[in-house]
Amino acid sequence: MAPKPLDYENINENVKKVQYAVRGELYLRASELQKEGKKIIFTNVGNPQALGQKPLTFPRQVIALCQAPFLMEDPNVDLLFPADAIARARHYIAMTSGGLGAYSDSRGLPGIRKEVAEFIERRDGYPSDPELIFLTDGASKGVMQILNTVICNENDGILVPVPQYPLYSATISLCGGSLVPYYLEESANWGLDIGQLRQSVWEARHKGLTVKAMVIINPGNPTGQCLSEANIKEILEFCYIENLALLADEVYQQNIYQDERPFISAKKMLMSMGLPFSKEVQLVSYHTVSKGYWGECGQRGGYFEMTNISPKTVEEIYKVASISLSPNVPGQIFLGLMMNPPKPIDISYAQFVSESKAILESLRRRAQIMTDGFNSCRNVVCNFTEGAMYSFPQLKLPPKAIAAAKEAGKAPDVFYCLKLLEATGISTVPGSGFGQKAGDFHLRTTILPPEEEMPEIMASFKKFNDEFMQKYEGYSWSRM
Ligand code: DCS
Repeated sequence: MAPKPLDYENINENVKKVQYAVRGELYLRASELQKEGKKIIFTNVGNPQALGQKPLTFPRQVIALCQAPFLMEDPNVDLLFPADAIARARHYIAMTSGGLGAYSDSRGLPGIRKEVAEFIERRDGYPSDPELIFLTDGASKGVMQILNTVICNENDGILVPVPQYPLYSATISLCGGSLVPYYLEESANWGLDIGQLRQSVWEARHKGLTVKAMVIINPGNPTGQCLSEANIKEILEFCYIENLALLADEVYQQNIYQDERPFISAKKMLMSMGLPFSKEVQLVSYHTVSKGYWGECGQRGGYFEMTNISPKTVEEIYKVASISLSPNVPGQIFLGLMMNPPKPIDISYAQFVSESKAILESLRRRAQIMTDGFNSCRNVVCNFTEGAMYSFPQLKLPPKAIAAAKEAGKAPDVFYCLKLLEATGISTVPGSGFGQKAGDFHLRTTILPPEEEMPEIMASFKKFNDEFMQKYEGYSWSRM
């Protein structure tokens, strides 16, 4: 029989090359163990509501009414829903052409793009044009659209921080481009060093690559650092000098757990730098409803804003977006609500603020509990999670542990994480899934388990870790 087109040997090599550790070997093993009845703590994905975070009330009320508009005809609707939620549902339904069951424009509903632009203007103090904002099914889709537009062939390089969120490495592989790593400095709290960046570009060009774009993730995933104002400015100057488009992944902009470096958007910094930068540097900025205190990952709402991108390119991006017809409309409404939350004069304001504050304050405490917990463990060092949703401790694995991993046919950090999973049910992602310096080992966990369970989880981690380290240091040979 002749081989068939969808037989493994015949499918796209770029598809085979893709790696995505967040749902990789560890996740699969955890799912198996769960089926066998073991209690698993899924800290591998930044998926707050899967770990018990309650959705904010107001957006769910609005979306319920948008999905079931007949409820608004019910004489008792005022008893069930606050007046501002009803008004807001009418506001969004009026924006659609036939409710939530109708496709929207492929860039998203114009009314919501306007709400996004107004949010950006309030946040940054500079104008934003709704025509340059596209709504997407989560930020991931927007990243894919832009990388697909930038990358022409394998000679096109994209600068990506290492460690990085594997959406970038995976999409660059899928589009057939080349990832150009720039290493974040762990000993400087995962800081970004411009000298390092210059070196990476120089090396890539030396290999014949055209470096076209640079990705920043601020606050960082998996590294949790927040970029300083000075650092963002240096990056934009660098992009200007080197003629790079900047992709600013700012999905964690609400998740900030320190006061020294508040979030500053790349767009704001670029505009504040004035000419020639503000008119020259090409920038695409991303945001989502999946993160922050919303955590509405399953709703798939996001946007990207383009700055200094020519109208002809915007047209092409629009054309390609049109192939998928429409981003999902309920996701767009979640985004509209996030961009335009209840105001102090609204009935739902007090509840909305108290719910969101409670989530953020708890995340801040959890970030501290996790960092302290990891730093109390044998051979583990961990930078403080300044922002985002992850802790990324370094594991100083003894040579005997590395040898045992080799014998088991596993990368050392995968070996460690599998043992951790079997012993404690804690499902993490090995550092190799994000990239790390050769010879360094890490794991990533989210800071999302419920706060009241945190001490027990950290105690169970510590017990496992300290026994593991002792065993392979050779001090104690007790079986684990
Ligand atoms: N960008 C970054 C830096 C992310 O961490 C994520 C999701 C996304 C974009 C995509 O988000 P949406 O498509 O949902 O808007 N983070 C994944 C992670 O590391 N764990 O869970 C999801």
